[in-house]
Amino acid sequence: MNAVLILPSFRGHQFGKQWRRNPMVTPPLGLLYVGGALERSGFNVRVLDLNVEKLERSEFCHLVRAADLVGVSVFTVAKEIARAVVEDVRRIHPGAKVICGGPHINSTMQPFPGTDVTFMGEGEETAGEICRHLVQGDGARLREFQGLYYCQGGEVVKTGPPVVIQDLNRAHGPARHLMDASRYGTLVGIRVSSRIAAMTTSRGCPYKCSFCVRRGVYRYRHRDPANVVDEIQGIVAAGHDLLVFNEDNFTVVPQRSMEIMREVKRRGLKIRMMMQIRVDSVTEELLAAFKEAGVWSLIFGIESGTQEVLDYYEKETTVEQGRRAVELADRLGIFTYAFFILGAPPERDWHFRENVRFMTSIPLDFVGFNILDFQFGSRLWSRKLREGLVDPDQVVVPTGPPFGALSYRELERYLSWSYRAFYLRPLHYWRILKKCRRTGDFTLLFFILRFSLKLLRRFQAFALTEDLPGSIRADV
Ligand code: B12
Ligand code: SF4
Repeated sequence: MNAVLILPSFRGHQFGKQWRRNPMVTPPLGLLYVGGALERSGFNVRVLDLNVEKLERSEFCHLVRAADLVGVSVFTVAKEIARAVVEDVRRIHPGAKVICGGPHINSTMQPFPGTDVTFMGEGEETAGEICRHLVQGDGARLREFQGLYYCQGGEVVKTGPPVVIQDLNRAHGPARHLMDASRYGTLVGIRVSSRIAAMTTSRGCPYKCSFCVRRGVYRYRHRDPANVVDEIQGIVAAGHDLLVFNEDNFTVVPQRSMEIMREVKRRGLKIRMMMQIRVDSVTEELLAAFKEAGVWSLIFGIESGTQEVLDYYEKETTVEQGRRAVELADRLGIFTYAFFILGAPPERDWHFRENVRFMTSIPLDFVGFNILDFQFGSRLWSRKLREGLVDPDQVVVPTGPPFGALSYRELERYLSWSYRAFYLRPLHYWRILKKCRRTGDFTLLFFILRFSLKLLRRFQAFALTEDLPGSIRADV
């Protein structure tokens, strides 16, 4: 039995000369877990990440025609592209079975059009057997599995709630051999690793940030430190040089995170690591253990430099906690990266000015900005639905009127202004240079210079003093 598992490109379903690379940080971990399950059920598996793999159309057709089963991982932002992939697969090989899963399905819990089976939940335990029954024409067995939508006699059947793995310590790991790690390792467009690996040590998130689709979807669960470090040991032995923890928040239980790091150090494992953590979990003891174990960079979801906006997002953190976390990490020589979201309905131009004032007053090495959208599954989206401002089938609604006073275009200008205000500071580079000397690691300097040049090219259309909303112009 042959299976092809596809992560559609976020830039469109295109091949050959039309195809554009979408540099990705890590291999698609979800599909590697599913790939492992399929292998255990007797499939030959090919994982196709169309973001990084350039194919001619004929090669794609060849792979699909040879497949008994095609699996597609769906993100909400790329759901139309995923739909185009499914339709294309149907055209190329009408006899192939098609199954979809992934973050979009887990947010919406709705059947995905054009598929034989839509899978809700975590795939590593049951996806293999589900696919085997599907391909072997044993459709009646599907009802034995949880978390499915499938068609039977023209009717859509649902088989209960999504699959949530209870004991992550006993779950199978991802089939890393199915992807070539050297295609990945690109962070904000710059290559930081030639052999990157990703893993998860926990699933779910106990917090309730109002913009987020993860809140409360799954109960928070985690693996034991020794079990986690066994996997890290395998990753180090396989020659990976950077490990990214692909989870919402590595430090939900700080004591566990500290034990993981202490065990990495005790076993003498040498690998750079990076992960996303909440600012309110940071203590000096925790970050010292991180640094000693080899943590290279920490990513903080700071979101805003004003308490009003943090409270709007129900982030349950304070601006001061953000400042303290970044200062501590910097002092220990860990590279600091923070994300901010622009476009909360209460935001006006003074908020953006305050954001920039805040982020330039703390030792942040990198910042990234996103413009808010209201996504199906988030509390913000549900609230707007109740207020009659979104339709149930609008699964991603960009912010802007009627939600807030500022238009999307204005927010884009604030975004580009914020980038420039942060990166176009000679002092920033001086600080980075000193930090690189202090840590003996010059990767960041090289990285940040290339990144700034890229940004300049990208945003050169926005003159620094023109084309910006009025009150910001006065401030530049
Ligand atoms: C790492 C990551 C990324 C990486 C992607 C790396 C990669 N190559 O996959 C990067 C940084 C590129 C990224 C980008 C984005 N991301 Co992201 N990302 C994550 C993160 C933190 C981890 C993903 C992961 O590896 N999870 C672990 C695996 C095991 O889980 P999984 O992928 O869900 O897979 C399981 C199941 O879903 C299922 N499954 C998955 N696929 C399939 C397929 C089949 C056939 C079956 C049966 C089952 C199945 O089984 C898997 C094993 O249990 C998640 C949050 C999270 N905790 O998942 C957000 C997340 C997936 N990202 C999200 C978003 C919104 C984005 C962006 C749109 C952000 C933006 N504004 O640009 C972009 C989109 C990409 C782009 N434009 O290029 C959202 C998705 C929401 C949604 N409903 O789609 C999430 C959930 C974060 C959040 N809190 O909102 N992301
Ligand atoms: S933003 Fe992060 S901390 Fe907040 S609910 Fe989402 S995953 Fe959890």
